[in-house]
Amino acid sequence: MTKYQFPENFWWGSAASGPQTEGRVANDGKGDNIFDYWYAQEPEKFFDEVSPGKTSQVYTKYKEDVQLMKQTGHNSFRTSIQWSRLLPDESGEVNQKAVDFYNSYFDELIKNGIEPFVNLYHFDMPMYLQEKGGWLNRETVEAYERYATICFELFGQKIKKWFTHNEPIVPVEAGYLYRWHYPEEANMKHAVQVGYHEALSSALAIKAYHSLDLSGKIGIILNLTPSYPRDENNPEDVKAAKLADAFFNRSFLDPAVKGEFPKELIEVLKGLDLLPEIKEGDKEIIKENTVDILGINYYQPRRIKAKETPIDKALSPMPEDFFDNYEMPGRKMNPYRGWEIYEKGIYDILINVRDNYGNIDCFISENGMGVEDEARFIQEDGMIHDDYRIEFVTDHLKYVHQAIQEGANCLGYHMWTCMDNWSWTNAYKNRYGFISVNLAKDGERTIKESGHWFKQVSDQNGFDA
Ligand code: BGP
Repeated sequence: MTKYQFPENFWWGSAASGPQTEGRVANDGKGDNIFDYWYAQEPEKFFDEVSPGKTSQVYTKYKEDVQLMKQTGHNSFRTSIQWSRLLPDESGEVNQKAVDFYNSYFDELIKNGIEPFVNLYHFDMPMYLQEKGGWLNRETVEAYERYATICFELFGQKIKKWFTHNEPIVPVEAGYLYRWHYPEEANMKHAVQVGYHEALSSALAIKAYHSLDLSGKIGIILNLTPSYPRDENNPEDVKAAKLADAFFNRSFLDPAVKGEFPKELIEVLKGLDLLPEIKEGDKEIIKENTVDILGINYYQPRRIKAKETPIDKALSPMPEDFFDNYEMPGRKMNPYRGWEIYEKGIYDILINVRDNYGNIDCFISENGMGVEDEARFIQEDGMIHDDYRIEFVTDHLKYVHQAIQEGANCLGYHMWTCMDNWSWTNAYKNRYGFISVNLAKDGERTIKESGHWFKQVSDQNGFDA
């Protein structure tokens, strides 16, 4: 048995987002975001046709939920403000019901000893902005800056940890490269412009936050996928893996922490004539307004090999013109979600941040295991016995612990997610929570075995294994 003891005041908790949990009730004044709109057009694109309005209904159940968070050992919890709830239409008028809701939700958390971490953008573009191009349109950057400033002014006294974006690469990939999310484009020029505007908007929000002289910290949350070459001794594989890393990780990590985009990425985009439109003064804004703290979401690595398959001219240009994904034989998979499980990836990321990103304050802001049809693991006691999730989290935490021992500046661990929630087109297909939600019984909550286990870990600030 080894004792895994974590540093004092380590953040134990979980993450969620407004659009995935709040739900909608009549007359709450929320405007539509792209998912509300898309669902209304094409409900069949969502698993079991469950709508983004039918989430875990935190909007009405948050008091009960905060008690469950306490029972599962949370000392901190991340959610996001919904832009389309706070500013429901083009008039720019603030929805007072949204202000009241967020105030009382955050107060409830604080009162119960759970620090709220608040993120501003979690894939949920208000429809009135999407109609004018969303992140493609520079005006959205300005609108976002206003939205961020309003949030800081409204809630900046009580919220001490802010994040500008969650996984900004996802709107790029899902909306503009691979057609997973609305507006379902495959257009690399658009993808680059969208990513650039997100990175710029993040710097502008950081600038606004710091100018208000509030006492908290502001950062960004990035999903990092360490890219491993098929063969470390094959320079072509190594080069391909480095490019994949530049496209999917450093594209946001470098500007966020170092204030500049990776040279390798700029060169490739220049070669393809795909550089984004940049205005005078932007570079300085990005350079001068880097993050105070970095949130790291880790689910799976990338395995990369040099390009072997022909470039698909019908789709090109695409990042995949430069490398192939490699299905490494024998890799461990999450059989339910189809993602590779590679625990050491979390250590490699933390060591990379220690060595190459100034050992900035960071934490694991998401990590977790999605399981399809999880209700089959309910036992006679009515509880889901998710020992696979306990094992998953334990194995990752061991590597987080090792990285901290070796000097990584990791301040906490948040699992995705607190209670099973609605997830984009997958809706309730993959369950991730410490707490289950029974949709057939008005969202009835039951703590899973992993939730009880996590409480012990949090109480002891570690575990024996
Ligand atoms: C992360 C997102 C979350 C959540 C999670 C699980 O990338 O930040 O919002 O969706 O992934 O994803 P899925 O439900 O698709 O398995």
